[in-house]
Order: sequence, then C-alpha cells, then structure tokens
Amino acid sequence: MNLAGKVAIVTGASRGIGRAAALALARAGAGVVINYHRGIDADRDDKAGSDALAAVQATGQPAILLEGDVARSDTAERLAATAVEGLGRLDIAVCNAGICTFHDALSLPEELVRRTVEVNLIGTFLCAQAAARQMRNQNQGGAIIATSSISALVGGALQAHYTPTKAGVHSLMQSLAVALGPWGIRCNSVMPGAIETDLNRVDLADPKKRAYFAGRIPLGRLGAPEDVADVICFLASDAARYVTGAAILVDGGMFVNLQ
Ligand code: NAD
Ligand code: RM4
Repeated sequence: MNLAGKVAIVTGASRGIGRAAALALARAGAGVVINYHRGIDADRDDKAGSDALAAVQATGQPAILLEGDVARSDTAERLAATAVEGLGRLDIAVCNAGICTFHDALSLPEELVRRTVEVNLIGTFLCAQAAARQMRNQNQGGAIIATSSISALVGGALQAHYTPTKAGVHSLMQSLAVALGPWGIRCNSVMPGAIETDLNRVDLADPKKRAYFAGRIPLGRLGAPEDVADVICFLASDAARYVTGAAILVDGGMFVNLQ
C-alpha cells in the first residue's frame, strides 16, 4: 500500500486495533493524527497515548496526539482541524473508537446503554461527518473507514447495548457511501471477529471462552490488531479505489462457521 503524502485521523488509536491501524497507515507513508480518550485511569491512558505517538513517529512519518472523547461534539471538529493545521490536509478517517463493557441484558443500566451508543455510534457519525466536510472542501476524494464488528451481524448475551451500535455503524457507512460518492469519498467498514485487545482481555481470560473461540474459528486462532489494521490500510488505499459501501469481515472465518 502506498499512502505517501496522505494524512489520516484515527480515533481510539492509543491501544488495540486503532493503534495498529495508525502504525500501518504511517508505515505506508501517511501522516497521522492519533486520538485517544483519558478515562478513569488517566495516567495509564496518557501513557498509552504517548507510547502510540512515539511508535508512529518512529516510522519517520509526522504524527500528532490529540486527547478527546469522540462522544463530545467538539472532538470531531478538533480532529479534522488538527489534521489540516498540523499536517496540511485530510485524506483518510478511521473512525475506530469504541467501548464494550460486557453486561447482563436484564440488568443493563440505562446510563451504560446511552454511553455505549454515544461513543460507538454518535461518535463515529460525528467524526465521519467532520472528516467528510473537510474532504469535500479539498475536492480530491477521500476514504472513511469505520470499525464495525462481526457483532453487527450476530448477537451476544452480554452485548445487548453494544451489538446495535455496530449494526448502526455498518449502516452509517452504507448511507455515507451513497451520500459522499459524488465527491469521490469512499466509506467502508471492517467487521473484526475476536481480536485480542484490552477491550476483551477479561472476557477472553476465561479458558472456556478461549477454547470456544479456538474451535469456532476456521483459521484456528484469535485475531491480532495487525490483522485488522492491514485491511483498514487496504480500504484507505487506491487498491480499493472502486470499493465503497462495503463491509469486510476480518474474523478468521468465524461468522461462516455454523456447525
Ligand atoms: P481497546 O480497548 O484496545 O482500545 C480502545 C481505544 O479507544 C483506546 O485507544 C481508547 O483510548 C479509545 N477510546 C475509548 N473510548 C473513547 C472515547 N470515548 N473517545 C475516544 N477514544 C476512545 O479496543 P479495541 O479492541 O482495539 O477496539 C477498537 C474498536 O474495534 C472498537 O470500536 C471495538 O468495538 C471494535 N471491535 C473490537 C473487536 C475485538 O475483538 N477487540 C472486535 C470487533 C470490533
Ligand atoms: C467485538 C466482538 C468480540 C468482542 C469485542 C469486545 O465486537 O463482539 O467478540 O470480544 O467486541
């Protein structure tokens, strides 16, 4: 993939899939604005952000770190403005930030449902919209990639608040592909399966769960963030110049393995 001269924003890029995507884009030649959110453990989050910044800069590409909650309406504007003011333009937006607190459905607190929708769905909408406005103004096309999930297509007993947000993100990319096609702005999503990150570390610590996934995945292993990052990089690149409104499962075949 050759992304030389391109500029990307990646939300939720201090850890996991977003971090790997920021690195993959930079290795392909793009400058990157790295977003993360300072949550309850502020020191740990800030350190993860600085580490990601150092790793991306070590590729030789320019990078800028920007803290901000994607659920807040000003974060998306700040991200697009930082790309333009700091790195000159905006070509690629990876709307990846997401949360999934595993929780029993019958006792799900309304607050957790609202927060999950605000970060995962509204946050993705706001970042995609702010990026698209800048890309439209540049009038040189662009690529928006959202991190949906296999969970857009299947349910999870402890994910009744989460799976609808991932179905929504998938649908959002479809509508934006239609709306933004006339400006050459391509909108696609990736649907990761079970990728080992901080998001599911506790869930996947259960040996029964690990054994279940190992047996269910035809390629025989859980995913790594880099497995998803390379597909994001493909969708960002000219190799995907005729791909828009698509969703790519990156799940080792888990979805199609019914029996
Ligand atoms: P992670 O917990 O390892 O990383 C999450 C990142 O998002 C961090 O950089 C964190 O700072 C950031 N973040 C969290 N809340 C934020 C907010 N409000 N504003 C801005 N940034 C915020 O998670 P991950 O597993 O890498 O997940 C990334 C995306 O991939 C999520 O959208 C998730 O739903 C999706 N996904 C993950 C898996 C998986 O198996 N790990 C599977 C399918 C989809
Ligand atoms: C994903 C999918 C994975 C889960 C993560 C947290 O979308 O459901 O299986 O581990 O979310």
